[in-house]
Amino acid sequence: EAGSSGAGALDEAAGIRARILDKLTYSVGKDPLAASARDWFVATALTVRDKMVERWIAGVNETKRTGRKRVYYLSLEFLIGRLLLDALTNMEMVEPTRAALAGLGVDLEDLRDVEPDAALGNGGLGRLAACFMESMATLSIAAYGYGIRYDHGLFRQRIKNGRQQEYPEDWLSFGNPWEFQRPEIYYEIGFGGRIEAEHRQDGTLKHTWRPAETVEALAYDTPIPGWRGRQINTLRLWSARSPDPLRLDKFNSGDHFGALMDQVRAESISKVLYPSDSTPAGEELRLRQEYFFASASLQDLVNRHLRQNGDLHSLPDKVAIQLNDTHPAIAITELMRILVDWRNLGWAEAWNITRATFSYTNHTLLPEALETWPVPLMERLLPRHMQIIYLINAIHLDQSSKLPGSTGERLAAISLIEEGHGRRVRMGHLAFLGSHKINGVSKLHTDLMKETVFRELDLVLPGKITNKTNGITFRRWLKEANPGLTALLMEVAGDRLLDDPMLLEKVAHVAGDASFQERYAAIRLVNKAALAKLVRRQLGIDIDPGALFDVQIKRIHEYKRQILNLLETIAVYDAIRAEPMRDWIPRVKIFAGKAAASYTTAKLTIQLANDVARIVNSDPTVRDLLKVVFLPNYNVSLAEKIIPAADLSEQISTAGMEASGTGNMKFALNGALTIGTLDGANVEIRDRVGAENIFIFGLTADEVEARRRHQGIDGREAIARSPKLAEVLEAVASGVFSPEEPDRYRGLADALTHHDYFMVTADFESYFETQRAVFRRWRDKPAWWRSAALNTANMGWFSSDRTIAEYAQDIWNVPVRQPGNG
Ligand code: DL6
Repeated sequence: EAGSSGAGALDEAAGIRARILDKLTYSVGKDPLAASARDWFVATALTVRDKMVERWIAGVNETKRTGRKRVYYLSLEFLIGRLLLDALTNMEMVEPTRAALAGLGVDLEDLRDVEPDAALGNGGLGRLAACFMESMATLSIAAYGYGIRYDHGLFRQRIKNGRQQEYPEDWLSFGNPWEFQRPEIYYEIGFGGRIEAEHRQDGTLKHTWRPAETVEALAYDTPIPGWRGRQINTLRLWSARSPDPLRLDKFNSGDHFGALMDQVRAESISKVLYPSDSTPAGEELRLRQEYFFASASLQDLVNRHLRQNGDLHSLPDKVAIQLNDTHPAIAITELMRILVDWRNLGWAEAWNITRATFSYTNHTLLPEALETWPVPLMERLLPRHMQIIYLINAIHLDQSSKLPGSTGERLAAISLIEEGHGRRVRMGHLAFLGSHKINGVSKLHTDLMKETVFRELDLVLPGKITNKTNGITFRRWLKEANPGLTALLMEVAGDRLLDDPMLLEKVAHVAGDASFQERYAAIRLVNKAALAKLVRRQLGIDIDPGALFDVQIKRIHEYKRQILNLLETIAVYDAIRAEPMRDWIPRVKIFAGKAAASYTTAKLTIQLANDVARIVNSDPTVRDLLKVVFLPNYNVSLAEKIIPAADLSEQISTAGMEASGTGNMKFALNGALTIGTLDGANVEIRDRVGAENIFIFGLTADEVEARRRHQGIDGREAIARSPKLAEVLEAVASGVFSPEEPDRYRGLADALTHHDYFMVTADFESYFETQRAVFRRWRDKPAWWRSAALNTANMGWFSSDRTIAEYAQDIWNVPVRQPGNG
């Protein structure tokens, strides 16, 4: 770090120390002697925030002055995690701040732990948005993130008697030192009501929406520094409130609760991340969230554009809007409403501007995750937007019907309205039509998108689909999570490694060196010992850092197949019990992940993992040969501790179902070997690290599809061919792992036997055998560490800086500046 040695460093630390004390006294209002770790954390956060603010303001002014194009990343989720170390790292202040705090008798590591995790996202999509924010700042793109400031992020998970329980998460309960409330920046968001139409002088109709209800969106800004702090961007999150905080007339008439009703109704919009949409009320709330945030963001960016440019014709030259999945897709109709109803542009012109401005990222092909809204709900809640959708659709269908090969079937497939059971608006189709580019998040996913969900749309509107394989920020997922490994890698690849991740390739030259391997392995061992300590503290289970740490951490979902991993665990458990004295490889199976509150099978999977852990860990025959742990409350911070300690990374989804994965990249970068299917970005990871350094098994996406079509999803044949699997399923079904409730898993075993949509039984033998190949490699330590180092060496391409540079060039048309340059 600049100035981190000698007198300069001492001065810097002394300056930071004085500023932290100043913040503690005058902003936190505490005496150093009485200050808690949380007080010191706030004082330190405010100190680094001050440092960011100057450059932040300068950057905003520079963008205004040069009139350069801005990128707006609209996402209902930002899974940012903790920010203290991230901000210090990117501002290159870690060491002087550590020294400053040490001089005050405070350990920086203790402060890291008291910061709550900002969990404003569910999983991959939200974490990707957070990595992208950091990379956009790193590449000096003038970018804004827009989202919702949820009072409560993703639920806190506790495991009680082996079962998941959900509790509200409370990240804001002690305030948030990173953000700035902007009381002067708020917008009115309408819902319901009616449309008035009047004739303009030119004969066209002018529509005016008269909403029945209005909510206000209030802005909160968080500065997001890029690597080396050259550019600081803004994450603007909206909080909902009622224009009338209190109905005083009602209050004074004695109706104290009624007086607050409007406020409660308004605030419910930004109350929780992803409210359950399994009830009509929940479904409506989710749509209200989407429109609330899309409208506030559009009004805000349109205002900014008008202030600077006067009119909206130049919007596509100055603004790129990226839709992170379909959740913000209603913004397309909102822009049309602003252009046509408010700014009086003609329809065709407005549509051209809209399409040239928007682009859309698809993150899943799972039918249940492809958003559609009931037409009656849309008509009631957003009547003008529904009219706009009808008009977009009418023109689209009319134009498409004139194309060669047009059939009624095709028109039904490309229509914005799904006509099946109740009419519904297809948000993916709306996003497709309203964007100039649509991207998938891995090569395989993009290919499948073209063959499945968007097959017909791609035929009538060809050339819009493009691939942008995901990436991860190496600042958080290498430097901050694994400082020991980063230091070693910098010795080999140079200290510009985080400016140019492709420098990692230099590591390949030393991957076979015994001395390098020794240091690489020693770093892993330290990380494993730290994780073992955490496991001991949280679960009271002793695990041996010398064992193979085999890790699957991610959302719990049938397609991700935690069940497959558990079945293999049980098969090995059976084998150890049958031959306890064989030369087994000690292994720790580590699981973590949350299940959606209403997803019964996923919750049962968590229970099975905990039940298996209980039985296996307490079986004296097994000793330390096999341990199973389920770490509760998986979040970004926990991932940062587990990933650098992993030997084996489980990426075992049913091929064709995981759009990309990003956890797979984090593990491989940190040198875990992957056991995985040819799914999502695993395919590209294999291509880069080399087939001999990754363990691929199972059916391919094409084979899964063909098997479902020709053989169906009955698992019996696969089970009949695998006595091992039959035995494992029988044990699960008969209650070996749930003696207190022997039938607990019978339904689960039956489902795998008769309705194995996710191909667990079909892939079991291949997975089991591949795990044995992992064991063989583990026994050959030089080969293992060579493979590990080659994984690290070849992961440079998966930096989110590369991904963002591709978006900038192919989709947004904005220049980038590499962090190390000028
Ligand atoms: O693109 C980020 C991430 C992918 O890596 C995962 O494969 C994919 O499952 C995930 N999708 C979601 C939710 N999908 N929707 N909607 O998180 O996106």
